[in-house]
Amino acid sequence: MTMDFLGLEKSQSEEERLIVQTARSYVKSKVAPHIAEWFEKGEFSRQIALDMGTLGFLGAQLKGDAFLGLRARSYGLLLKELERADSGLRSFASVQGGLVMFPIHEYGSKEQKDKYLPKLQSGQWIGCFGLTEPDFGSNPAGMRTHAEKQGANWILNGSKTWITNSPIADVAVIWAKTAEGIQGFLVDRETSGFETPEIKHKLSLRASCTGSIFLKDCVVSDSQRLPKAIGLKAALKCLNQARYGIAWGVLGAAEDCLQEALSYTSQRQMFDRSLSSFQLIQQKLAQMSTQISLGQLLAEHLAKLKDAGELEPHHISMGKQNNVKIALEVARMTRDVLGANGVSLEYKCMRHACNLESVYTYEGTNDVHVLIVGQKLTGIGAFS
Ligand code: TGC
Ligand code: FAD
Repeated sequence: MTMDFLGLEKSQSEEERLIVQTARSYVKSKVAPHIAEWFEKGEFSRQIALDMGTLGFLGAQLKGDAFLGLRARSYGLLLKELERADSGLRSFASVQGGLVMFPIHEYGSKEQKDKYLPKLQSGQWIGCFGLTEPDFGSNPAGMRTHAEKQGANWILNGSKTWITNSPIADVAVIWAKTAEGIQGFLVDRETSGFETPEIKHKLSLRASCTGSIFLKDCVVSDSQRLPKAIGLKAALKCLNQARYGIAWGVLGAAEDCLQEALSYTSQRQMFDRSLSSFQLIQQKLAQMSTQISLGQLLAEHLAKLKDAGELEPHHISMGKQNNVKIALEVARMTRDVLGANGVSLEYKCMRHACNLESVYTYEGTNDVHVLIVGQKLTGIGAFS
């Protein structure tokens, strides 16, 4: 049963088909059989990082000899296949490639690139991205974390929260206020005063690891400062990478739900008929398929803009906001048509729905992205 209602797959290039096949077969053999158990236990398997590194999935969008340098559609398709398995898997690839490797690649010195990128690309090292603070989520400009220059060193103090992979990260990209504005620093795990406790009791993204970061008089040398990452804009530019990937990725979770809804309703008998023969059920299935198809068209267009160098932040906001919203609606509708079975981890829709609640909030909340689009339309910023 194809999820490709509009026949968009027919236009895939050889490269795109290869990426989809590679990711799909990896996910099917190594992730799908275990994901419900990882979710239930709240575990992230470090082997995933190594597998993704071996397959070239980490930083696959980066340009340069050492990287796959995937075009925008291929990169989107890759993330879609990962999120078909679980949003936590796509989150891992987004953070490592878009929020850790990208800033080092874009803003780092040669020494920083040589030191970090090969290890991060192979998955031997894990990175995290510390922007959000307890009192500054949607408004990172207000951050309190600060870095003070002392001779050839910087002293970092402050805290970050809700940071993907912080408890297992070998290096953290930390955004901190300095006398010259917000700047990015690379803080290694063994730095004294660097603590990363796990955030427990999450009901979402349970197969992904999340924590806080506490920085108490952390001393890092000036060589650990990203020399070209100046101002909040530098951090927001990293988010563009990850948000673009989310606009594609969540369609994988949505398609996985629709597939489950179609399969379940065709087999389930009620009132002596298959559920899929009832008009109300067909209406829900048609709505899901229509929303996914529209989301896919939007993602395809974002890819074209990206490759043409014409993709702007407000385009990405529309894609992230719309596609996460529709993916969440599809997951909830699937949950509905599965009846009681829909709330069980034996099926996939509730896990996807729980995950997508986080995706709705992180990388800029749904409201923040609505306001970015509103600002573009009206010329009036409604944030504060
Ligand atoms: P504002 O004055 O609008 O902007 C400051 C400067 O930045 C420029 N800019 C951007 N540049 C590149 N890309 C973008 N997306 C940009 N957005 C803004 C802007 O042009 C300006 O440049 P300049 O030259 O004038 O200085 O800044 P603001 O403080 O008013 O904030 C705007 C707002 C609210 C949109 C921004 O703060 C925002 O996006 N807030 C949301 C925060 C957010 O998304 N946090 C995400 C944290 S990381 C995360 O969630 C990872 S999830 C991990 C996982 O996948 O597991
Ligand atoms: P708030 O900003 O307090 O927002 C609360 C509500 O108020 C939302 O509905 C929001 O839309 C609304 N709101 C806020 N401002 C306005 C406004 N001006 N107008 C109207 N409504 C408004 N951060 C990182 O830096 N790195 C990570 O790796 C990372 N990983 C994460 C992983 C998970 C699982 C989660 C859940 C979050 C992660 N985050 C990460 C944090 C995430 O980016 C923030 O949660 C997000 O930016 C929102 O911030 P907040 O939670 O403080 O919500």
